[in-house]
Amino acid sequence: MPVTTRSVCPYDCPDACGLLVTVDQGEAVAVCGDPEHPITRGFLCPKMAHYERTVHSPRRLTTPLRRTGAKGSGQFEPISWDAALDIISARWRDIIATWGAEAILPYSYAGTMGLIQRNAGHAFFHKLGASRLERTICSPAKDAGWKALMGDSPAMDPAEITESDLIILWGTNAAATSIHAMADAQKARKKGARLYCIDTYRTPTCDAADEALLIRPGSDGALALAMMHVIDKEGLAHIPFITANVQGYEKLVAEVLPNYPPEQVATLCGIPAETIIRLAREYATARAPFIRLGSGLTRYGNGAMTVRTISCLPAVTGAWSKPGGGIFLGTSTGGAFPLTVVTREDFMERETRLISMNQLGAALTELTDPPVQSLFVYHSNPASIAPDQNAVIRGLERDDLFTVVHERFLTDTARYADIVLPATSSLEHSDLYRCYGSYHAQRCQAAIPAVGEAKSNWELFTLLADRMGWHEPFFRQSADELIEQLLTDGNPWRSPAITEELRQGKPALLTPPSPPKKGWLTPSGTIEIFNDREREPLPRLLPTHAEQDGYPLRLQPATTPFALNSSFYEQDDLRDKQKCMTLLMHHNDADTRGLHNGEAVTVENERGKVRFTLEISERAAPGTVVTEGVWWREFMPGDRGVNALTSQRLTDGGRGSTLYDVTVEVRSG
Ligand SMILES: Nc1nc2c(c(=O)[nH]1)N[C@H]1C(S)=C(S)[C@@H](COP(=O)(O)OP(=O)(O)OC[C@H]3O[C@@H](n4cnc5c(=O)[nH]c(N)nc54)[C@H](O)[C@@H]3O)O[C@H]1N2
Ligand SMILES: Nc1nc2c(c(=O)[nH]1)N[C@H]1C(S)=C(S)[C@@H](COP(=O)(O)OP(=O)(O)OC[C@H]3O[C@@H](n4cnc5c(=O)[nH]c(N)nc54)[C@H](O)[C@@H]3O)O[C@H]1N2
Ligand code: SF4
Ligand SMILES: [Mo]
Repeated sequence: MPVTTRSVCPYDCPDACGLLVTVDQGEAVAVCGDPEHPITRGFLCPKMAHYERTVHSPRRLTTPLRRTGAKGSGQFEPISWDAALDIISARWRDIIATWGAEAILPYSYAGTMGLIQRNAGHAFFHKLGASRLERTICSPAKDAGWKALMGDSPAMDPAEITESDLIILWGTNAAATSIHAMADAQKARKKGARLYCIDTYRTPTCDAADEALLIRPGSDGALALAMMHVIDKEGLAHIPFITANVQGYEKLVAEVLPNYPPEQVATLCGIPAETIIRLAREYATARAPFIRLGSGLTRYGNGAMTVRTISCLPAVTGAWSKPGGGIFLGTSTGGAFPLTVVTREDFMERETRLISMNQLGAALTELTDPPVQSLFVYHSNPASIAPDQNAVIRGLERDDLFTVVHERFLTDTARYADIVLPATSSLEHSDLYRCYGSYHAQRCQAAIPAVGEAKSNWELFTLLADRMGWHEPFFRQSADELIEQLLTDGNPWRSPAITEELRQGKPALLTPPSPPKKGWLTPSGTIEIFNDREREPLPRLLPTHAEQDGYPLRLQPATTPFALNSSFYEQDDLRDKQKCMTLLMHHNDADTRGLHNGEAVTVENERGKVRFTLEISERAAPGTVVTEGVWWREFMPGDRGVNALTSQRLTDGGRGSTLYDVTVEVRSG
């Protein structure tokens, strides 16, 4: 008899859906959205509609493997877990004896978002004394920009969007990346709200909006400043709110806004001055304007400043004081669980060196003292997703680098491994999930037994600890015992009732200890438009990196509804929906280059050359080319993906990736 169990979507997505999994004879046969989960409401995105096809994919790795061919060739032979663990521990002992433990680098990111499995390696590598990875590929510039203005103020409840009468989806492709937030925006629209989308190309989210503004990459800060210029000039600023809640508005008006009249900003942003003026008026006079800020616009050399500047808008208009008004960047529920019981920083004898995950290429090819001699990758696919792919691959090809990859699939990274270890999927292990798109959390247990000889991240590190001869009771616990520790600790985010719901595996709503939108957690107690603790005390337009580059077209390596970063390419149907690795280009740019729809093109810059199939499309703005998804090598027209074009440069705040801050040229062939 099939049974249905609750689980949680493990992927890096703000929605963190509740799942109902139907299991028959130890196999997951169907997955659907939990109707009782307040965000999921019974529906899933296309990626997860057939999660069972990922879990039971014929491509799943089922045994440990040892490399038999050249690095990258994908030639391996199966070996036992015992043999694999012996090889790894012996090699690490040698490396530590010769180079010291900092010659070992862990690399992990967002294959699974559960608090136990995601962070499972931290305690192990802290005790080993390995180099530490600075995990900043996603959007730390968002946090840096918010903090400069709002300090530690908690995020508003994103569900308020349904009470708004004017919504701006700004730098987010929510129709692909957060479908439940998109559903809420549509709900508000049905009640009469006007929906704007500001993006660099015409995404599915733009198609669903009342009006889409296509902006030049990296120029959103100027747009926000021009809006404030109009708001000030036309007396639309909310002076009573500003007087009571904001520091530095007068300085902004006197020293910054005169430099951003809409006529001048129009050329910078590629948006007509009349449109900027109309948007500013509508925004300032709306009853409860709501901005949902995505991550796209943060991945630039000026990303943190852009976030800080846009986030001034609800302060200047007093939108914060209205139900449904404000700006939402993401919830930060880190305080809800005492994560150090998992990550165990206290196991470190001293603080070891920190290596940016955005600069893996440089770390593997340039770093000395000591050079990286072993790379241990788990739940991440850096050969595909990390910037400057050619540098990363040069590193992975090094004969003297000992690479271990713990994975569900033979990814492009796993192809370069000396040892590959099979990983469980989320249906095969326990975990506790919180998320960044709402205040919900949920615990789940394995719904099915491990596929083949797969082991969870946590199990793997307990086995490695044993092989290293460590006897701490910490490494002898089960994932469920660790979860229990996360739940036991008394905590202002969780009443006993909330903790009990979590224990029972129900979706539970955490309560932020300081209520959002009430009082500002900054040193001055106000929203700090002027903040002289920052290098730039006032918002202004900062340059992007690409402005210094020499190629004529901006490249947008964007997201697709049918994959999540490099995940889901194992599902044939989802991949077929993406057709092939495509470059979208406006017909003006195609005409000047004599390029035709459907032909093979090479996109290049100083870092690499990548082959695509050209699609001439009105979805691309003139001067900007777009590609969606992070493809696996076996499905590419050439042998490099889009990240051969992206750079290891960092953001202005937060040391984030600048994946969207790229220029290229395109030619036939
Ligand atoms: N289907 C799907 N869902 C996903 C993901 C996925 O790959 N696919 N990824 C997951 C992850 S890890 C994350 S971090 C989130 C990210 O989700 P989002 O926050 O939506 O971020 P992105 O999709 O990276 O970028 C959003 C949009 O920003 C646009 N953009 C780029 N530069 C600029 C700019 O300068 N100005 C403006 N206004 N727009 C710009 C891009 O064209 C893109 O359409 O989504 C998660 N969900
Ligand atoms: N060009 C381009 N590059 C990008 C992006 C983009 O939009 N465009 N997005 C960027 C962003 S926002 C992010 S967050 C990063 C994400 O980069 P990654 O965190 O590397 O994400 P994925 O590509 O999804 O790869 C995750 C891998 O983890 C594996 N996995 C899943 N669950 C488990 C598990 O429980 N254990 C183990 N051991 N493995 C598991 C999956 O099989 C998958 O291969 O990529 C960044 N890179
Ligand atoms: S990827 Fe996001 S929208 Fe899709 S099921 Fe998972 S949490 Fe829900
Ligand atoms: Mo991300």
